[in-house]
Amino acid sequence: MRVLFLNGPNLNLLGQREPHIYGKTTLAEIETRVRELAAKMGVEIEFRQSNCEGQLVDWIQEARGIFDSLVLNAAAYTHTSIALRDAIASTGLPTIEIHLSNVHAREEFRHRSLISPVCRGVISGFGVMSYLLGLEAAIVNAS
Ligand code: CA2
Repeated sequence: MRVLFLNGPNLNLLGQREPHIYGKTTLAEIETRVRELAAKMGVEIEFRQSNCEGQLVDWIQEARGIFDSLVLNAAAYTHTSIALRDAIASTGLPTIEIHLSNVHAREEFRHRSLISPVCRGVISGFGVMSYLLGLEAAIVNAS
């Protein structure tokens, strides 16, 4: 079984800026934690980040037939991107939306997600644990 983790804009800055919101853990450290859990569960993962909406769309399109499930922290594109929503819907892969922070406890513009309606479920507010829970959800919901 193969799970693709995709990370959206600015998540490459994790651990370097705004630690009061996003914590001190870097994206590379999150990847290590996800890889450790995936190895225990016998799952292969791929972990990517891009600041570009089009790159994320390409990766989602290409995932079909290669991966069984998608775990997506679309970052700010969560709240703006019809392109990502359409890509998730068209790929047909079970997709888990995740967020480090509890988006509903933050600014109002973060309360709306354009991608939630085409995802299997949403995990938000558990920091690094959101990624680990995302992996478990992906395994349970794999195609
Ligand atoms: O809580 C999350 O995981 C978010 O997806 C993070 C996004 C935000 O736009 C979403 O509303 C919720 C922001 C990611 C930016 O990450 C940074 C990390 C360090 C410094 C600055 C930004």
